[in-house]
Amino acid sequence: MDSPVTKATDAELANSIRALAMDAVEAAKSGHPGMPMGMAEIAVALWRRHLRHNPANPAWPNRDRFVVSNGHGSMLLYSLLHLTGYGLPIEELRRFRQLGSKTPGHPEYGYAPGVETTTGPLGQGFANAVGMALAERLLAARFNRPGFDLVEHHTYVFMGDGCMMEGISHEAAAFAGTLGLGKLVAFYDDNGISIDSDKGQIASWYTDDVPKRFGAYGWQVIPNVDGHDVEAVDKAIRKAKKEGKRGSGRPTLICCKTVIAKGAPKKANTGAAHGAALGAEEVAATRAAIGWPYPPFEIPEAVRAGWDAREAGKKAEKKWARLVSSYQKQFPDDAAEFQRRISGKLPQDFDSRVSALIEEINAKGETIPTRKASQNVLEVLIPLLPELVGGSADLTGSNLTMVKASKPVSPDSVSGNHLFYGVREFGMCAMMNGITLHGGLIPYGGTFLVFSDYARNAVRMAALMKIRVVYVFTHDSIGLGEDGPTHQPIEHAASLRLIPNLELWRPADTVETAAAWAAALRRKDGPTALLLSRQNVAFSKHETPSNIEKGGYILSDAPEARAVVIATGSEVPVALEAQKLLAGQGVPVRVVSMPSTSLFDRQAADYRNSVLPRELPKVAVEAGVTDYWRKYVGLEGAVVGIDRFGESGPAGDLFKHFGFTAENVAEAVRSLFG
Ligand SMILES: Cc1ncc(C[n+]2csc(CCOP(=O)(O)OP(=O)(O)O)c2C)c(N)n1
Ligand SMILES: [Mg+2]
Repeated sequence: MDSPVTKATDAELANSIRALAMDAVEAAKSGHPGMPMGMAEIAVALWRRHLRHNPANPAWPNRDRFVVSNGHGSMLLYSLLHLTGYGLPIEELRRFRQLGSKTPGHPEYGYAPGVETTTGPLGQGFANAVGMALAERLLAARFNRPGFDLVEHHTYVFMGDGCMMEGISHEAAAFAGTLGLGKLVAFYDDNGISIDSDKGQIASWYTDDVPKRFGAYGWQVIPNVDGHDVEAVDKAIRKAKKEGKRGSGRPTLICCKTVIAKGAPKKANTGAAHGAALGAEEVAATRAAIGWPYPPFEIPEAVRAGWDAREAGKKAEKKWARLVSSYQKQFPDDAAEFQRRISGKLPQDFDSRVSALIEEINAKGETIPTRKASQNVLEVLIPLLPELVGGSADLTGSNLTMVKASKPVSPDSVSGNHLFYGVREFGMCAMMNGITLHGGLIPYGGTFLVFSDYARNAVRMAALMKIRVVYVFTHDSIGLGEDGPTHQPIEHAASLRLIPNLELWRPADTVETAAAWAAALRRKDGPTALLLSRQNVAFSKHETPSNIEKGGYILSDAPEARAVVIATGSEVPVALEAQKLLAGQGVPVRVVSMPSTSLFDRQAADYRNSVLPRELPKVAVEAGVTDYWRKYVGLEGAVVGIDRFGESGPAGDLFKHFGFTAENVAEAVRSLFG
């Protein structure tokens, strides 16, 4: 006879995930039951036997990180969070995919507690996990002391065939292998199925030798693990952890052979199970086949007890808290700094130091490229903010992301504050997301603005997740010159401005560049792109530098102005010259510098109208596509821009050729008066 103390078997624990996944998808009439049903035993091995976490505190800094890169398997994650005791009640699973629920179709950061990152765009979760594992290593190098492993956790990531096929898996895996991120453990759901496949047809488009591929990246690969054998997976995890204990251990890939929708009599091992409800008949048949007699969303007590991780989690965090308090006694300054870093707060004197810096820069009045101005700002900010971790996708000397206080991270010493990401723009940006999500660090990374396209979806994900990341996008226009149209951004500023919650700055000089950096670092709820020039930009004296914080402001006014010229970045000096020309011709105009349109748009209407009065005609000047500026100048205004690709040539010649001259801007203003 069953007694209440009967322990649930691993098979029952796995089947509880199967049941929740198929029932939630059935209730929503959409979703992906196949992956959770196929990875259920792997989840049992990891979550029951290894994962160190505390459901009561999803923000415990030293928890293991767990990422579902094949995010369509969201019901696997929601089931695990619910069953182990996170604040995700069964009602939320019943409302899977419904408006206002904590259980959206794909895991979204900030919705259900315990979701470490937003996944769904395949491959990116894996790169996020690499960033998290890297953050762990960097923080451990900074804060751990003999006998005090303050930062010491694993990062586990599930990934499918789709993640493997995506190019970003190469970028991130190669980087993780090179740096020897031994506490990173990836599980490959090798089921031979992706959307276009039914039975085994995946071989028509995907025949990679994954173990060899990861072996070549420098990973420890554990091939041919039966993904439905909890003991076999457990053994592989133990081997992975052993490797991670070595100082410069290899990251581990556990290749798990699985059957998609395992347990479903007709739909197991079919593409049909990937992304659609199984249907009432098949769900009933599955229940019978796996021996799960319980109604939908009902979990027997023994199974609940088997999953419950609250006690173990509480103990694990308490143990760590004791470690922290003795660390505090021995290393009070480091302990305080650790707490500050984890809280994401800037140092107390940040504002005063930045104000002093801006004053100093304004007094100096240097005419230099804004990328150089950015480096000068970093020279001051990096010693002040040890949480900054910079880097570049193999353009360090062009992006000017490195300063005197930068210490490069290398395979021999995974410590420091500057990363050579290699030519991996997408990987870099997705890894930066992981670094921020881990906590304790603020990443910034550089590449040419034109290659932001390569990284774009990771930028979008940072904006969607509302996380602080800073992009140093240099060579921001045709002004980069001789490298020609392949390297000259045209549509990039405008198209990046279309990403909600991405703050974009195109500063015009040294002072605006400093203000942009300060705003980017203060901003905790989203990423910022800094668009910086390769070429010199003339300095403009700032009477009230704090105006810059409004995103757009009157840089140079004229009594009884008859028009407004709006400009950004390297075109601001052109606008100021045009103002002089026009003054000589008896046409007074106001010049507005608008380094950040999104910030300007959020100002009160009174302020916006005072800068851009309705009654005055307007001309915008920016070395990029013109359409974006219509929202400021209207159909009756004019835009001096460039609606075609650039040309190879010296910057000065190109500016003249494409009409970014005072004469042409003046002509555009005069044209408004007929
Ligand atoms: C970047 C990206 N491209 C396309 C998709 C759409 N998509 C979702 S799952 C999937 C195939 C997944 O195959 P696999 O990872 O093997 O998942 P399985 O069916 O085995 O669960 C595709 C193409 C996506 N989510 N992200
Ligand atoms: Mg698959």
